[in-house]
Amino acid sequence: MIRAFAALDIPQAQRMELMIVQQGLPVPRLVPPENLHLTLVFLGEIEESALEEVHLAWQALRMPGFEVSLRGLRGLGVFGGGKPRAVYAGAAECPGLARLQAKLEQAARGAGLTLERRRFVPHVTLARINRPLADPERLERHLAMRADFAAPPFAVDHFALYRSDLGAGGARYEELARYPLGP
Ligand code: 2AM
Repeated sequence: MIRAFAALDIPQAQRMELMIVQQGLPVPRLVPPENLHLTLVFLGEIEESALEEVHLAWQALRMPGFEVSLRGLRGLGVFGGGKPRAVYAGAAECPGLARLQAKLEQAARGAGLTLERRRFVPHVTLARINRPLADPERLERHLAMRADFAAPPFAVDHFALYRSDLGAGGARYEELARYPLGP
């Protein structure tokens, strides 16, 4: 079985902006810079043969590229409300991204996978919070001060399939395939 997902990698300039935001976040564990990504579809733990089917379906897709801005109305936010689970940087409204995500999900279902039905909220997770914070309001205050965060927009000309291995030291991601987006 392979734990896999599709995501956009983050170009170096935007990655650096996100790393600056990560500095000083009052949370115990940050996502390491090389693991920062924008998830499109989480496939879960699947058989290698099922992954091959999804890969073929994604390879056959023809989709145009687009631009993504990591910001949005709230820019930075927390999933989980009063019980924070993760800190993220959101992406601005982007029809190209929404279309790509919907196509990937549709193609994965067409290849026989059962996926979670979650609304797509495009984001890059900056920190995962796996135990209650001593002072969640401190985090809220910290993020409120950076509410105007915006990284320069970047052109998306491909997406990628990743394998995820969960270890004691955190997740390790390996790129398995890369899919170009056309003009
Ligand atoms: P997240 O960044 O919001 O946590 C690899 O695990 C990626 O798949 C993560 O970026 C994670 O999103 C996303 N993902 C979506 N659903 C998931 C799930 N049920 N379990 C683990 N990761 C999930």
